Amino acid sequence: MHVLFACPHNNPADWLPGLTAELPDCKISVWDPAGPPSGADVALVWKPPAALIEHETRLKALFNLGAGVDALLQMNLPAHIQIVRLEDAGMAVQMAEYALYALLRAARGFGRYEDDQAASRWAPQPGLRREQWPVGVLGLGEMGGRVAQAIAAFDYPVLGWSRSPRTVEGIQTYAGAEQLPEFLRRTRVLVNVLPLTPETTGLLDREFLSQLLPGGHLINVGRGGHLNEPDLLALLDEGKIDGATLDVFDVEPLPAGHPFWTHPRVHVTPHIAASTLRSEAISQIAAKIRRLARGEPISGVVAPQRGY
Ligand code: NDP
Ligand code: OXD
Repeated sequence: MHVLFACPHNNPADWLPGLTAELPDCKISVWDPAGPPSGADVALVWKPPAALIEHETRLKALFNLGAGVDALLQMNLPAHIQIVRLEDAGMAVQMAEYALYALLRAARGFGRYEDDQAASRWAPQPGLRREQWPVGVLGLGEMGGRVAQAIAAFDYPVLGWSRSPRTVEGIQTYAGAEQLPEFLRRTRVLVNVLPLTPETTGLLDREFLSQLLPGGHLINVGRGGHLNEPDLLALLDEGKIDGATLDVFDVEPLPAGHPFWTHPRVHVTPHIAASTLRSEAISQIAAKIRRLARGEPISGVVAPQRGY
């Protein structure tokens, strides 16, 4: 098996030693767009340029160095190339941590205490009643399932929504378009951990967000393309949504002068909710490459027609 490292934004020197150690029987090389095609069978990629596919015509599989494969699917790859995504690989616990942080900051009013300290103001708020802060998690996969369970462990009421029916202990689950209105009607804090697909693009718009309980808060860690940004700004300004914690944006990096940077009720982070961890990613991908080399099936293969 010939494995190509084709991530122009990552330093190959950080990745090659680990890959070589895990895959001693494989040839491992770094993509050189200016050189002749390498003839590699599989490549490790993150948002690769289209030139990779035109250049490396023998590739049969792309191993994505992330969970979300929207950028790869938008490339309309030839049908014979499999896309394999990272499955958790140490990201789900980070996602749970982030969602919990954003929830606690909103529900416990920690953002307000930061403002109070800046003004040397001692202003304790009344104690929290968790039943007033039901949390709805959009997407119950690797990330969403872990998020839902982490929040439930803190005794918040938790609801979850997925495409197909799911059972998650301690979570009230909903599935499909039919059950969505009920899910939204019972949700105050909405955590979006969906993949970006044709079905989910633009889902978080005025009509959708207006169905949340009063005092709603949006935590978006899925993709910027899920959210209608002008609709959210309007709902915040009309007082129909209380606040938002946003990690992903339509345009990244978030452009200078974007209203989210300075909005008093928007908390911005730079797409760091769950970072790819190198050694975990290498171990998972290498284990799958070894299976492929033995002709065995692997998990995490993306279904292009489904979009994730
Ligand atoms: P999974 O594929 O494991 O889970 C996806 C979940 O979304 C599943 O529960 C699936 O339903 C549900 N879903 C998909 N389409 C729909 C739909 N149309 N309606 C309702 N539910 C739907 O993905 P992961 O949990 O691993 O990752 C989710 C996303 O998180 C990634 O695609 C990426 O965009 C984002 N992400 C963001 C990061 C960040 O740092 N901000 C880091 C990592 C990921 P079903 O269970 O029925 O299949
Ligand atoms: C991912 C991401 O999809 O980092 O893994 O956003």
